[in-house]
Amino acid sequence: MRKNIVAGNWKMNCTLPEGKKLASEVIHMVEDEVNNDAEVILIPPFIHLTGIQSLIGSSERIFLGAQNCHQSKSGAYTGEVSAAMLVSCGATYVILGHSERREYFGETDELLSEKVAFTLENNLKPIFCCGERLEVREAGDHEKFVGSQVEKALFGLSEENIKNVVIAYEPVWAIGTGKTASAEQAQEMHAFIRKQIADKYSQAVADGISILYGGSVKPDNAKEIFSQPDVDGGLIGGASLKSRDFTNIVKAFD
Ligand code: G2H
Repeated sequence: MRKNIVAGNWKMNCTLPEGKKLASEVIHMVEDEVNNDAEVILIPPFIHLTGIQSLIGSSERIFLGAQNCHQSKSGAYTGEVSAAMLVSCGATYVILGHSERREYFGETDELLSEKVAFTLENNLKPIFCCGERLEVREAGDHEKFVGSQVEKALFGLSEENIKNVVIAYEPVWAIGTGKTASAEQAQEMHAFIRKQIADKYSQAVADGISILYGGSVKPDNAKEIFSQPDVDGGLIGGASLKSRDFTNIVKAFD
């Protein structure tokens, strides 16, 4: 069956010493205290990847991820980073299509479909983010909107490739706002996405894909959200910057 995953998206936070301190605290606490088999992913800024990977070492449960990558193999793209570069620094995962990338850097579903396909060709697993803005939810169009994001970015993939995608549902209105989707709202959307995948591919493929919830997950709401049948963990922003809070979120699966 599918994996439970707790991923810490540090966003643009932490100097290298701060990041190393945070990562080593998390690594020790997770190894010492966690009594479940959820996979943990640390997702620092690009520039810290190598430093954090040297702390993770060959852990069997803690993995490294990046926050974005370019859709081309290499070339004259000043300031960009390729999938192969990320893999060479130890990354197993890459976040694609976070709402902050869509909003501030103009990333579209069409571009994301290229990025998703290219990362998979380079043995990097995408954590594909989707989610609606508040006005879309209030208009009752949230399933249609998220369904379209998933279809445009992912449904060109072969069955073999989509099995290596992790999906993160992150309602934009819940990101960094302190507002969290209710456990029922999260479950409803996750079940919708899983059914969409089952209809396009097969129930077996859909049952194997981890769908994470993201948006103001904290130690005190993680257990309820993660206990929903179609919620397979979380993509954690603010709370991933505090080692105790992040570890306690991983412990929500105990
Ligand atoms: C959503 C989430 C992590 P936060 O962006 O991707 O951040 O937990 O701070 O809402």
